[in-house]
Parts: sequence; C-alpha cells; structure tokens
Amino acid sequence: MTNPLTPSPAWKLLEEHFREMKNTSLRSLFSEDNNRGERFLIENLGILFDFSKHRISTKTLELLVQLAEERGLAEKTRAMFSGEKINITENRAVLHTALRAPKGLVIMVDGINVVPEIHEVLERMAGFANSIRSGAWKGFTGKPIRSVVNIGIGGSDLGPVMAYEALKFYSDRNITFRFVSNIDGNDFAEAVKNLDPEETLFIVASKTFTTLETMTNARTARQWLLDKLADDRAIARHFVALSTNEELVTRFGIDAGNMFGFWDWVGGRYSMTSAIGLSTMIAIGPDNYSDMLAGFHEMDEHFRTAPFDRNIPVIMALLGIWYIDFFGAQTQAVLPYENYLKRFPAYLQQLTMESAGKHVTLDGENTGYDTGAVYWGEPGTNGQHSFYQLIHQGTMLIPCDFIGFRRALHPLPLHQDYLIANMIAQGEALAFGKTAEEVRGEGVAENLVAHKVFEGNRPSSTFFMEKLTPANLGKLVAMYEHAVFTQSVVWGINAFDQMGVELGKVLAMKIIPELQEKGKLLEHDSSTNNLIGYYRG
Ligand code: G6Q
Repeated sequence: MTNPLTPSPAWKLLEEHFREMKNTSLRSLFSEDNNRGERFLIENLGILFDFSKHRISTKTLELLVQLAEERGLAEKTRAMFSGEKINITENRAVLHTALRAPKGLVIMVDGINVVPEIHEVLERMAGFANSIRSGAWKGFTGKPIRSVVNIGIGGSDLGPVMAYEALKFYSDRNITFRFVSNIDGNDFAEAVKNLDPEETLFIVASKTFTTLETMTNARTARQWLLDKLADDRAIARHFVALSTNEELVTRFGIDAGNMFGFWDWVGGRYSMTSAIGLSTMIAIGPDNYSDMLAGFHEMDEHFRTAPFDRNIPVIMALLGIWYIDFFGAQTQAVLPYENYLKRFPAYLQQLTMESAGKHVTLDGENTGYDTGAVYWGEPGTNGQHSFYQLIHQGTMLIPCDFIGFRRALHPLPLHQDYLIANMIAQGEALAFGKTAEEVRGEGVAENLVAHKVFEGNRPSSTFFMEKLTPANLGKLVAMYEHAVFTQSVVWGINAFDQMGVELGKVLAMKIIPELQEKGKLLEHDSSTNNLIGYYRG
C-alpha cells in the first residue's frame, strides 16, 4: 500500500524518533526535568492545558510541529477560514467559524459577504427566543409555550442536546426541553409524555428537510398536535423549522416566516452555532448564547493565529497522531469531571469520528496509515467505578483527556474538592503507576504483587478552566473542532463529508417494503433474508 506520508521528512524522522521514545517512561522524563510540568503547559484563553503527562520530549513536539508545517496546515487553515471550497467531494466551503464571527468581519463565499446574513438570522432567533421566554408568543389557543421539543438527528440533535445539558444551570426552568432524534417510536412517545399540545413548540431541525427520521417524527408531531387542536392553522403557532431548504419547509406546512435558515457551507456536525442552536438560545437566553459564540470565536482566533507549538488544538491533534500512528492507539477517552458535560463525549463522537473516519486521502488513495480514533467517555467520577480498570491495567494504550473546572456551579464545596482531587489523582496514577517494589513495600503478599502493579506510563492531557460557562463551553467545542481539522490536514483526508453513512440508509429503504409486503421475494444473502423473515413472522 502506498503511504502518502512516507515521503514526508518529518514522518521519517518521527519513525526514527519513535524507536527512542517508545520505551521511555514518564517517570524518567519527569525525573530528568524538574520543569517538565511547566515546559509542556499552555495557559491561554482561560484554559490551563497540561500536556506534560504525554510520552513526548521537546524533540517529539518539534518533529510533530514540523509534520504539521510540511502538510501545509497554515495554508489549509487560511483556506478554511476564508471560505475556499475545501470540502472538495461536495464542492463546498467550510465556514462554521463564520457563524461566530463578530459583525464587522467580511467573509466572502461566491462573491457574497456572509457575515451580515448570519447576524440577521441571529437577531431573528433572539427575537423569537425572547418571545418564547417572556410568554409573549402564544400557542394557538392563547396559552404561552411551556415545552420545547427539538426534532432532529445527528448534527441537528447532538449539539443542541449536549449544549442544553451542559448549560442547564443557565437555562430557564419554566420551560421543559425535550429532544427527539431516533426513528424508534419510543423516543417520540417519551418526548411528548405529559406535554400539553396547547403549550408545546416543536422545532424541526433539519438542514436538508429530507431526513427519514426527522421527517417521520415531525409528521407524527404534527398529527399529535392536530389530534388535540384540530385546526391546521395551529401549525403556524407550534412549529418552527431550522433548515436550508425553504421549499420543503413550506411544503410541510411551516410558514417561511417561522423558518430560521443557514447555508450549505455549515456541515451538520459543525452546526451547533447556526440556527440549529435555537433550542439552546431559548434555554439560556440570547445574552448567554452570545457569550457562547464569543467563546467559540476566541478559540477560532487562537487556532488561526497562535504558533503551532503554543496552539492548543494543534498540539492536541498532533498528540493524537503520535499515539494513533506510532504507538498504535485506537481510542481516545474524554473524561469530563463535570456532570453537566455528560453528553459531551457523545457529541465529540460524531464530531471526531464522522470527520476523521476516512480510509482514503483527498486524492482517493488508500491512506496506508491509521486515521480517526474511537472517541468515548463518561463523566468522572462515575467512569472510575466502571471502565477505568482497563485504562489503568489493561493491555491497550488509551490516551485520556481530563476536563475540569476550578469553581463549581453548586454550593457544595466538599463535593468539588473530592471531584477535582479525583481528576488530578487519575492523571497522576496513569502516568506514574505503582511498581512491584512499591507494592511489596506495602506488605502485599507475593502472590498478589503482580495484580497490584500499575505499569503507569499511560498518557493524559488535563484541561482545567475556571468555571463551566457558555463561553467556556464554546471554547471547548471549538478546540475539538480545530483539533480534528488539524488531524485531517496531516492525514490528507476530507473532514467534512460523511459518505460512510449512506450505504446503510439506502439498503434500509429497500428493506422497508420487504418488511411491509410479506410476499415480496427476498434476494439478499441468507443471513439478511433470515432476519427479514423473522421480522415478518
Ligand atoms: C453531520 C451529518 C449528519 C446530519 C444528519 C441530519 O455532519 O451530516 O449527522 O447532521 O443526518 O441531517 P439533516 O439536518 O439534513 O436532517
């Protein structure tokens, strides 16, 4: 297999350097350098990014930065931010960064400055959000809205759910928020349980307005509403759409005046700062929402301008490449020590795995090296009582991202001390472990010594911030967005398409009538035929 990275001088040097580093322990790296904790630390944008507990030396970082330079990261970043059509398989610009650009900026796509349009939509969203929050917007029978149900899937769901959960502390508790994504009817049935149609607003979030799951759920929602309100005019008071497809929105029966638009250069998984964020804005209010956008923008600017060796997303990305392509790591754990971030790992799964799960380069060549890792995680400390065993003593190398906040949002200081002590302790335990001598020193019986040894040398990053705020959430999301972009540039893959989700959808459309028409001849493989047969009964 050809490997497009083999001719890269930095890649070759990294291969040689890896031979020196692979057996180097974090214990020795720390004992050789008293300043290591400061050397591999960046404090910027209100984030303390500690990457000293990684199996790197100054030379590793230099070579990784050289790799990013050789792969044209600076030029590719400029191209993305300036609206060039870098999503070449779909011939689209990639401009989620424009969604959080301040008003005065000029960003041209096909000869049009897109920034004024973006702010126009944001202002309409703010007007609408305020009218829902204040009760000024009335349902068809004159009652204010008390429940908001976002119907969307993938990029039109994961960002809104994650942001709602993450920023719940800041949300309006007089309004109930629910999210429906799955085609599984249980999802819809539970989402509307105990809701009153007269006080419910449905947000149909779909870039294309063609997605099977979303359109099926939206039609079911329309029926649920009409079953009680029995008048088509009620739709205008209880449905809004977030979409790029005005024609299909109006055909569904939603007035164009109740549609908040966005553009083809916003990818689904990069869309939480587009109109797709309407539920977030209703929950936390336009001012908090602006703070969140400002946080995103701050990280965008950091990524765009900071030198690579002081650039948080670039370093994160390069560390990922170091582990995936040299150490053979296959997964990356994301472990927020903040319960409100419970959906953050799930959100990152789509962001990172749909973006970097590619086996061919932009030229259509097989990469020949590994690309995207499996992202996973749960909030600490829950994970500690479940899967951390494998991270500490299993046979796989699993780099971890710890995310924590100095100040809690609750008034329970003891809890916060215990929480953060655990986060710090986990990084320490993973890095330094416990040797057989240390175990023996504790008087452990010889037959148990091996079981109680922690090899250590397991890498982690710690992202420490002051407090979970809308702005800090924006910084965190943008940080991962740019890290995955950086990886895609180094790997030479397209981070902005997702062709791998198509095949299953097409096959499902063929199977639907086969489930419904029992006599239909089945011409699949014997396994698939059996499964269809079992369902038919
Ligand atoms: C994300 C993907 C995908 C998309 C959903 C929903 O990058 O494109 O997850 O967001 O398939 O699509 P619609 O918003 O068009 O319904």
